[in-house]
Amino acid sequence: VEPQPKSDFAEFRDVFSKAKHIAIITGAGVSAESSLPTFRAASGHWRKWKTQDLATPQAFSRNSSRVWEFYHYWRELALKAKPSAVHVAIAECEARLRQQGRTVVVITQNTDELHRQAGSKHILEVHGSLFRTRCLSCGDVDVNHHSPICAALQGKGDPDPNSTEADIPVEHLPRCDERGCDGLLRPDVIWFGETLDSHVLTKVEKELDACDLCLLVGTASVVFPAAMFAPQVASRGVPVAEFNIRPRPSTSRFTFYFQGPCAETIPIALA
Ligand code: BJW
Repeated sequence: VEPQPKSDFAEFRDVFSKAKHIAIITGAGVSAESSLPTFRAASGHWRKWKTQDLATPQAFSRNSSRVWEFYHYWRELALKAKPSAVHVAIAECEARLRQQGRTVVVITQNTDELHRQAGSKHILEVHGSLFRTRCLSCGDVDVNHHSPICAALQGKGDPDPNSTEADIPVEHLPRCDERGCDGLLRPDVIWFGETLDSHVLTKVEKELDACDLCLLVGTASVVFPAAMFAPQVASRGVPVAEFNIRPRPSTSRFTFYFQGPCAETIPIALA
């Protein structure tokens, strides 16, 4: 009989108090606490499409206007969002442990920059950021928090399935402002079928190898390779603690499982 994950905060806090290098892997459930929709819930649909229909290079080359409308919608939501109690507890934990010579790294699949806003310093954004653009012509990557990102997207991106498509001509979509370039910009996020940034992945591997405690918070763990990060740590015999509103098949492989909204469980665990 497989041992069941434990749900005892006192036991977790005993392990936590001894850990020197803590890796915290986060997903959309953390940002759900900031009222951002998750990807795989019904609320994660935009018009009649799922993320898998829009977050691909093929979708962007077929219909850049539609994909930009989708990302414009996300950027505007994320710009208005405030870090939740979970983001704050994680950032405070990092600052507190740093005083004691201990480290915390946030390995996030989220692209909304809310960990950064909450004050986390050591962050690896494995799926990129909604607030960076990449030029398809010259490859230039830029930070961009403009609202709207271009005039033509003003007021567009309504998620209602009955709303009309903006059909913005490509020359009015976000363009590169590097001298003489004017190439089409795309969001600097990782789409399905694209490889993760190898520099970021190398850093993730180092952190996963070095950590002596891993927290897995608010992710469905269905998107690869991120879905393998926590199981990889567990297979080294290092404790993994999962925080999610519902258990998933791999939950049974972990040392701890705390069921419920992570805004309730994480502040207790990291207090
Ligand atoms: C709460 C809560 C609360 C709610 N409190 N909890 C190997 C096997 C099978 C497939 C593949 C494979 N290797 C590659 C693939 C293909 C693909 C893939 O994994 N597909 C799967 C769907 C099967 N992977 C890729 O394409 C990746 N690239 C790659 O592997 O390259 C190599 C390669 C190329 C070609 C062929 C083969 C290999 C790239 C994946 C990039 C994903 N990008 C996205 C979009 C980013 C841009 C954007 O932000 O728009 O990233 S997809 C989307 O999913 C987004 C998220 O970061 C990611 C993960 O979602 P997450 O965070 O788990 O969210 P949800 O909504 O799914 O779950 C929320 C969870 O929170 C739930 O569990 C809730 O219960 C919980 N929750 N409220 C606590 N309050």
